[in-house]
Amino acid sequence: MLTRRKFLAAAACTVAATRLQLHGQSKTQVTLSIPEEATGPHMPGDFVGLSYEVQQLADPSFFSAQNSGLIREFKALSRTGVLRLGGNTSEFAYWKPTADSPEPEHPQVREVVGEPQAHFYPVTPEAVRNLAEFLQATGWTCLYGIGMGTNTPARAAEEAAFVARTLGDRLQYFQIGNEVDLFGRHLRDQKTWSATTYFEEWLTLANAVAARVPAAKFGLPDVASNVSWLTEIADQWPSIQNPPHVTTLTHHYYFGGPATNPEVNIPNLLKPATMQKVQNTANIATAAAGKVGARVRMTEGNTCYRGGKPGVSDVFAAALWSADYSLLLASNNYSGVNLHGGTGKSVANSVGGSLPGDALLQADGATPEQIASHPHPFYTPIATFGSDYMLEPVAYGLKFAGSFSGGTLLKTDFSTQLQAAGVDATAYAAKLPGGQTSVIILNKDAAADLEVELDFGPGMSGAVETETLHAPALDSREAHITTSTKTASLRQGKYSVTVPRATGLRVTLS
Ligand code: BDP
Repeated sequence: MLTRRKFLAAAACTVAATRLQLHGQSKTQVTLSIPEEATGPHMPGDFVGLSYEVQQLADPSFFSAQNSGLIREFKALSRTGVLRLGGNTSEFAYWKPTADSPEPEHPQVREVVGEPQAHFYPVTPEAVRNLAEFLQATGWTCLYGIGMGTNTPARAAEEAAFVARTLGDRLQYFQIGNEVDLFGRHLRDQKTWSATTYFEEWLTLANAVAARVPAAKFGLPDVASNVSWLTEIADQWPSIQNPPHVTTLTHHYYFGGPATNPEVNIPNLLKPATMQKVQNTANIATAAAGKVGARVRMTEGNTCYRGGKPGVSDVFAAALWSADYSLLLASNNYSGVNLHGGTGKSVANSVGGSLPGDALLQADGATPEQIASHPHPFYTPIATFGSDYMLEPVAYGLKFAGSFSGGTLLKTDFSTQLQAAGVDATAYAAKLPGGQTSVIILNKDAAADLEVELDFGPGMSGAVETETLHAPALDSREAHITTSTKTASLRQGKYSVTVPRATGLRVTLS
């Protein structure tokens, strides 16, 4: 129903959405009318997440209570995040319960040029015990990846039993298999591999785990991109007798790749059509999840696959992308987002041994020092430099979006309004757990500043706080979140603010 307030807002938008050309600079004016009721999805408190290769566990000191630099950055990103362990390397891990347990046979593997090499490595009880302490120290929980490609039900169950016992309530659920829609390329027979054969195999493994760990929960199918597998699984779901307890349907997402692909560039990353594709995927995934009574989580993704692209994945544009991407998924009722990263070595191993981004820099004549100054992998949210760690721009975007965690989204068509006004910007609003109304406007436009009048409604008053996600330019290798302590009052329920080009702004009415 078009209420009077909405009608007035729509009319105001048509009139006010003007693009001014001042001294060669572009400025767009838009009025956004904030709905009073929060009728959108609840954004869970643990929406924010990271994804790491299981191979990261091969060094038990990485996820450990001793790794204080990494703990500091996890906490800086979120106090209640979710660490997902998976990736291509999860298929080549094997559980090694004791020091003298032999390496098992790996019968299903075949080498394929261009696919990650089968490089097997053990996961030990020490690594899992340290992981438990790391999670305790950070306040995070875990989605634990067990391999499917080269595993057996007995080994999967043994590993799961130890992990469940050791992680306790820090374990949210098990994921079995990574990017199973791509197994036809290297781990299974392409002629017979399908959502159906996958699901049968998955049920065998998950039932073996559930028999040993009756409280076990699961997420599936963790496809690389083929979300129609979620639909196929959801359609088969009612025919399964006593199915394992599945809480989450999962898929991955990379905007594009690899680094050598010229289409992976800042304008393409930020243009509205990119988010339209995200929306199309979300429509399919959430419909499937609805059929099985689960929510969707994007458990592994980033700007550019095969380790990211220098100048795109590690710059401020990636911050605006991750903020927008995360909030779009939140407004589609996703339970969370896990951006992929880790150490250069673990991700290089996951993609066949080296990062295409390094070859690109070398071809461009970069010196070894210049190459080493980039984060490795290029997309990682938390970079490792020697023994230190730091949040990268892409993590700042996720953190910025994460400020809505625990809140309930307001249903709006702000992004449509902004784009209709001719500016590449999006906006989202939420009622925060403390009752405040908060609006995030992401001006991804490289040229146009945006003047927004936020109409909170005639009866609304209170103090306004702003927080800015900013950097000198879209291609700056930095990002900042600055909170303004300055408080302003509303005039007749309205607040006007400028969102400069290539900037994110959060306005909170308390
Ligand atoms: C995904 C894999 C992950 C890789 C990533 C990449 O699951 O292991 O690190 O792509 O290509 O497909 O960067």
